[in-house]
Amino acid sequence: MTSNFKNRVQQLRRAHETLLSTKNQIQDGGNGIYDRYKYPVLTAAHAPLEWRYDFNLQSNPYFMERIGVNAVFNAGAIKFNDKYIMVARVEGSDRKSFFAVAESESGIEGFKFWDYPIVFDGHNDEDTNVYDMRVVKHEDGWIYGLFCTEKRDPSAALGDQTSALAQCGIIRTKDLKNWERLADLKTPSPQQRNVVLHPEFVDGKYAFYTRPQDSFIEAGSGGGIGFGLSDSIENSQILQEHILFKKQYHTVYESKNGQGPAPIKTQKGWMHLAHGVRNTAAGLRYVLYMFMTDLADLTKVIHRPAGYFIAPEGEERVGDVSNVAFCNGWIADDDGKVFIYYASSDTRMHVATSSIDQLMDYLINTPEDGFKSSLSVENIITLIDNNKQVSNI
Ligand code: M1P
Repeated sequence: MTSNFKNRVQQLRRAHETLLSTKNQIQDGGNGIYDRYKYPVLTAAHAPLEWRYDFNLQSNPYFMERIGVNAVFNAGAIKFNDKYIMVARVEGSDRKSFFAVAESESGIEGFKFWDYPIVFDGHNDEDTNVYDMRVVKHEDGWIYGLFCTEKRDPSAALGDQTSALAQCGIIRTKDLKNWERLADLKTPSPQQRNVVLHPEFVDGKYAFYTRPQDSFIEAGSGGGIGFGLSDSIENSQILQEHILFKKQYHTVYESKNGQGPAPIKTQKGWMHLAHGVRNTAAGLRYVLYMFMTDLADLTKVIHRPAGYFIAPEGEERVGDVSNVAFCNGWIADDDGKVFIYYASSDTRMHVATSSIDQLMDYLINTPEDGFKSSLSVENIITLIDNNKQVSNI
């Protein structure tokens, strides 16, 4: 028994260390906008063995897994103490999500979870589930984590165990270890998900990107990416939401959309990454798209490339909720390199790398959606005609 126990411990330790030390590689054949990588950067298998196994021979003679981790996905991201940090959504086999910090030296490999998951003071007793944290370094000096807090809809019929209420929870920290819970955001909408804090004050107020919705799954008559201001962050309240990017017929954001991470400031505007959803015979398909807003007027979209920026590809298409690409974390380094941390199919985390220059070029020079097939063809014909004039190919 002792030798079996020891063998299993050693085997699992070796496999875990091998996983954590695997070098990543850029995938060949990129599109020039960003590079994808061969291996996911954070998965359920990255969860420390100490979270899952009882290492005591007496109480766990078979060295059985006691607590299962089902998935690691939808991570917020931030550069902190020169480390690339993801604040991941870890989902147990019991379906409950929680947050945990993983760090890496390079940003593309070697992500390792800290010893303990995040615990926050004043945990709202009403949270049944918490997920999808957007981590933002605000100019007020705090690092904020905005996340979705979900509970059963108290007005649901007795037998209905799926109707839920989603709202935006807020925590803040200075060290990513000690977190303080603030009051949940209040807005005019009955439900909120994908709420993101803008990193700067706007007219001396805290600015939020929101996603009003009528019901838990459907955006309904609401939807779109909203924008609103609050005087306070401790007791935040948005009285008026302005929709800056609405859902639209026959686009990749036809059914719903939502702000991804907080936007990145560039000389030409605020760079946004968002997700768009459309319904298909095979279920909902989530892709990522980009747009840019005006530096002076944050509600004015000044560039909106047509179509998706990242869609799930190959193995990314398969997982717990298949056909999903979702992103709530990216990091822009001082040298202009950008690390985009995206999840595939509600199961695992990947990285794509690009640069501010490349993303600006993409945003400014990709033709916009004309919302009609004939106008998409016009864009292609213009490109073909222009290419006939060039002699360098
Ligand atoms: O399953 C896909 C995603 O669905 C929700 O996103 P949205 O609110 O835009 O529909 C979220 O539950 C998200 O966590 C999940 O990845």
